[in-house]
Amino acid sequence: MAAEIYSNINTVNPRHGVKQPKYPWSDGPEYITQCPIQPGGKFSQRVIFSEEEGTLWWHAHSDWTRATVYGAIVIYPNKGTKYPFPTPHADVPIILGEWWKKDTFEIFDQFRASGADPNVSDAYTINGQPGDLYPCSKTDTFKLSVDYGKTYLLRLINVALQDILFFSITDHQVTVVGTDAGYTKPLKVDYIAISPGQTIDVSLKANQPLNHYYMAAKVYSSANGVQYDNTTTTTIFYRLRSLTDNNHPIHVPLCISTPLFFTISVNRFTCANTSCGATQSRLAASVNNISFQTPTRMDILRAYYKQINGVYGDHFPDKPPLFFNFIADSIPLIYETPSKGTEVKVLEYNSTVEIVFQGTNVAAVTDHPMHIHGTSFYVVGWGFGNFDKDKDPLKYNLVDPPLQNTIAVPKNGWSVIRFKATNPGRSNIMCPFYFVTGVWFMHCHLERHLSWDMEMTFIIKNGRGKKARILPPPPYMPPC
Ligand SMILES: [Cu+2]
Repeated sequence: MAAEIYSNINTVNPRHGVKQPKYPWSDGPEYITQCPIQPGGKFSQRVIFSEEEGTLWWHAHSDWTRATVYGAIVIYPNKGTKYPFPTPHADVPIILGEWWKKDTFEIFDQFRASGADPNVSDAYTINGQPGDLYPCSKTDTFKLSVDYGKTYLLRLINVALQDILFFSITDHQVTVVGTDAGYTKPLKVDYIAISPGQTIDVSLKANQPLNHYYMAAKVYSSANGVQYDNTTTTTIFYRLRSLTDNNHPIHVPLCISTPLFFTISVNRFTCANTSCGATQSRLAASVNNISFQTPTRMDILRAYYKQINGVYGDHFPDKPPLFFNFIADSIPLIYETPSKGTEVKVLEYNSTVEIVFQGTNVAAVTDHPMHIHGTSFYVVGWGFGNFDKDKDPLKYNLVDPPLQNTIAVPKNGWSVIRFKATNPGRSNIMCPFYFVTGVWFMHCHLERHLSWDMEMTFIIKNGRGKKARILPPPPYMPPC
C-alpha cells in the first residue's frame, strides 16, 4: 500500500502495528526513523503488510498531533480464506478518542512549560463524536443501526491520548475475537478494557428486543487516592489467549538468548529556580532509569544506515542500575531522578528476546501500555508486586499466549513478553509475527509518559543473506 501524506503541520504518520518487514523507512516516529514532514511538505509512505489480519490503525507521531490525526486500518482475511468465526453481517470501526476544545499544540506547550500533568481533555469521543450528553453532538452522535438476529464485528481502537478506557453496550454481551491484528480464542464479556494504542475486535449479536441501546466508554482511573479495583482491568487484558488452530499456529520462543529486565518509571527532575517548572521540578519518565533523549540532528535510522557516529549510543542496559523494592509505598527521593541518554539496545538477528516490564512506584504509579514498533509479541505472564525470577516464570502461558503490539503493564505490577528478532514474510511461515531487521521504537502509549521520555529504541542487525537485510531507503526522505 502506498500512502501520500500532505502535511500542513510538522508531523509524521506511522502505521501503528504494521510490521514493515525490512522496511523501517515508513515506520514514522520523528527522529527515530525519519525527520518530520515539514508544513507544506509531502512524503510517500510504502506500507508493507505481512501476517497482520484484523484491525490496526495509523496516527501522527510528533508531539501530540495524534490527538486528531488518526484512522483505522482494516485487514480482511486473504482471498480464499475466511474469518475463524461465522462471517459477520457487517464490520464497523469504533474509534474511541479524546478531545480538547483548545488547539492541542497549545495544550502541549502549556503542559511542557508547567512540568506537571497536562490539562484533562474536555470529552471522549466515539467515532469523532462526544455523544448526546453533549449539546454540540446531539444530532451527530454516532449511531449504528443493526438488524435483529444478525452479528456485527466491531473493530474497537483506543486512540485516546491519556487513558485506558472501558467500553460496553447496554444489555449486550460481546465476544472478543481478536486484538492487535491477531485472532484470539472467543471470550464472552460484559465490557472490555482497552489501552491507548490497542485494538480489540469484538463480535456483537443483535439479540435483544428492538430498542435503542447506548454504546459507552468510560475512563479507567488508577491514579493515587482514587478507589478502584485494579484487578478489573488486568484480568480483562490477561484473559486473552491466541486462537492457535491449524491455520493460525503460534511460535512462542521457548529458549531465550536475550533476557531483558526493564523498569518503567515516572520520575522527577528538580531545579533550584522555576526554570524547569513552576514547582521547581518537572515530571519525567524512564526505562531502566534512562529518560530517552530523542536526537535532534537526524533520525537514528539514517545514522545507523549511513554509519554516522554521534547520534546515538549502543549501550542501553539489559537491566536497571539498581534493584530495590520497586513498588514500596515510599521510595527514597534519591531514586526519583533518572539519567538522560540516547542509548539503543542492539539485537542480533534471530535472537530470542524476553522483556520483563516492571512497573515502579518511584514518583507516580499507574498502568503503562507499552508498545513496540515493528513487531508483535507474545504476552506470556503478568502479576502484581515485584517480579520473582524464580517463581513467576513457572506460571507463564507458553501454550496460547496472546499476540499483541501493546501491553498494559499493571499498576504496581509486571508483565512479560517474548519475541524473536528475525525477518517475517509469507515465505517464512515458520516465523510469523516476529521482529524485523531495522530500527524500532518502544514507548509507553500514554502520551504524557511518552512526552516525559518513557521510551527507548531497538536496532535489529541484519542477518546473513539478502533476505535478512534492511531494504534501501526510498528516493526521498524528509530532510532534517
Ligand atoms: Cu506510561
